[in-house]
Amino acid sequence: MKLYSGPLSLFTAKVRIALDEKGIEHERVEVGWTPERRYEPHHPDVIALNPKRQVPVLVDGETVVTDSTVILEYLEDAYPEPALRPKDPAQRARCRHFEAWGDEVFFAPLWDLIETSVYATGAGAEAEAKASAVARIHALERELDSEVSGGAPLCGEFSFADIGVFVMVSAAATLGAPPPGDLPNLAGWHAKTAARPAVGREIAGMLAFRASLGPAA
Ligand SMILES: N[C@@H](CCC(=O)N[C@@H](CS)C(=O)NCC(=O)O)C(=O)O
Repeated sequence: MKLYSGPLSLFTAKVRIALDEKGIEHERVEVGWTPERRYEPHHPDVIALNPKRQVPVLVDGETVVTDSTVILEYLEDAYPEPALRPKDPAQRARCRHFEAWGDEVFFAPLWDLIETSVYATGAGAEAEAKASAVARIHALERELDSEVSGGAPLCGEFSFADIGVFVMVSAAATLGAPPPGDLPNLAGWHAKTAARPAVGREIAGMLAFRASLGPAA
């Protein structure tokens, strides 16, 4: 199995953690990324394999799977143990809901934070845009706090919903927007998720890559 991976790609991070949780051996191909040129030039294999030219891309024998959400579902179907998706239909629906919530709802203001910090240009309205992004992130974290009562996993057992949402919440924290201090459920959930060895290895890998870029990154 081969994973085309972006070093700071949050969507790839979800897949890296899932592969590690499942103990699936694979070759990782890091595509190039710099703050200046982002993913340009795109890796030739990624161009060939994904019409969207995006990572992650998973190649498992003859099977090519693109998009982190589809890859996570594929891994559950093809490599079901240990499971990262609940069996109960209602919990499974909730798991899929929150995994999508991370990608589509939380990621929207997070992307604005990334644009105004990682890719900052110093333009006039940037500070206001950044403050707005942080406020929207905090509002979503308040919603999330009520979904992880007592720090419990999002859908009964630890699942790819926890992985996906954790990756996004952690990225915001790394970029200077940690969750508000008065959200004990979220703090407990975050600490428990971060304590998983596979999650810890992913955090360490991302931090090491950021450090390799120098103090400006
Ligand atoms: N919905 C996709 C989003 C993937 C995505 O946005 N990948 C980014 C890196 S995080 C990418 O490869 N961007 C390359 C580009 O836009 O040129 C997923 O979940 O995999």
